[in-house]
Amino acid sequence: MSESKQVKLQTTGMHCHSCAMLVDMTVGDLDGVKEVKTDYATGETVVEFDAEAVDVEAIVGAVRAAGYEASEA
Ligand SMILES: [Cu+2]
Repeated sequence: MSESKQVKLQTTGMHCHSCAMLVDMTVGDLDGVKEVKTDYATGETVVEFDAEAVDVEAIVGAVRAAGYEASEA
């Protein structure tokens, strides 16, 4: 059984919609991430993930690896 969790991050450093897409693609590549949606206008990244496969730290790390900053909202 996998436990699905949701986290809302505040992502900063995005300049346009392509940035939001890049965040979504990078986070979406993580094992255990089921759904990710970044709203460029609000800077919110909502991630649905399998808590047994990935954690918030890894998700934040992926956002940072893409060149942006994120913290739990
Ligand atoms: Cu951009």
